[in-house]
Amino acid sequence: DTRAMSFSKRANLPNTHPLAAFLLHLIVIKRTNLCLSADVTTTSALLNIAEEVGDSICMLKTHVDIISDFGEKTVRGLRDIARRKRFLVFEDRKFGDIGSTVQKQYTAGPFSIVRWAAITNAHIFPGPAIVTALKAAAADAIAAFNRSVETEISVGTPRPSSDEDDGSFDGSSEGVSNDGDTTKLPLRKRSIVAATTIESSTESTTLERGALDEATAQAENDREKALEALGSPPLARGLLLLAEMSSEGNLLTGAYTQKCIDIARDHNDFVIGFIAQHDLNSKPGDNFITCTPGISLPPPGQEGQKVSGDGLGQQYNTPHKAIVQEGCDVVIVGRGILSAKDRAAEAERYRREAWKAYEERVGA
Ligand code: 6AU
Repeated sequence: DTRAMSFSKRANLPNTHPLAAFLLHLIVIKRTNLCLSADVTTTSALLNIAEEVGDSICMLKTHVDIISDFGEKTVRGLRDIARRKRFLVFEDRKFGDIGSTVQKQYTAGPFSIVRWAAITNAHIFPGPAIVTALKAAAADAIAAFNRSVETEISVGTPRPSSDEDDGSFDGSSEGVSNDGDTTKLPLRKRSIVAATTIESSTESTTLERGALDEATAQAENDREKALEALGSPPLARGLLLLAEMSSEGNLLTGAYTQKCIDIARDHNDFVIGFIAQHDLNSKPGDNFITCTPGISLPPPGQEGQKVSGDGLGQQYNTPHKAIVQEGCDVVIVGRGILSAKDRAAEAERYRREAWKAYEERVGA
């Protein structure tokens, strides 16, 4: 039963996706199961909020199609803050089309999501091919980078020494202006991109599991050391399936939700979890991460008050209800934090509440 299990234990279960394992370790070390929903409309607003609350979150969720000046600066800026403050980037794209179309939406166009977002999400109403198509596109993109590393090794291009000059796979902006085909990048640029990425990915994959566990266990005493031991995120991409929604009258219920679970089980080498309102792990071997939006806290000093909705269909629950009663793992908070006067302090308040609820659930 994953509900009663610590995140560290879940990170080490057999068959845990490397990105999910990384996220679970990160959550434990930073003591945060909070995801910020950075629903802002300019690059500077996005980078400002990431900087302000980065220490309090494990994930930052974007809606890049609402950013009016999205481009190289957005991707590079976000990558740099994510590396420094240690969180994963999740593009809330909600794919929902035939396989061929979603592949292009994932890898090409102005956003080239696959290059900079470790995690994205999809609806399953088009059928399971949406998952296999996105999985294949992610694998292709990663393979293209691996190939360019081999090219670099044989050509002997020196690696850049300054971080300023690099353009890693997860953060590169090159894809923003081309059609997402990495083979079209100039050789040197391509090699640099790949080398940086591969270097950062091997850091964590070559790490001995025992050392990492020890580091995680000691996180309370020495968080910096533990984060260092964790290393960079693996060169992997993960998908969250929308199994349930928070909005009033939504249709993601019953047989639809069950179908979503079936598809996730069939593709647990790519699907790392769900967007859902309660924990959907029910079979032995299920270890999906439940990420839950529609989360809000009453303002400080008005603890008894209930925050119910936004007048546009959104429905809210508290972190405690979502995590303790419903068994959710990561809470996604947007306006609750974004509209606060002191956003860093408010993010901390949500982090504390969500973490306390997790500890209560697992009996820590
Ligand atoms: O905290 P809020 O209400 O300001 O923002 C909630 C965020 C928004 C929604 O697009 C998203 O969460 N969301 C999702 C996601 C994450 O897929 C699903 C859902 O059912 N409800 C929901 O609000 O960015």
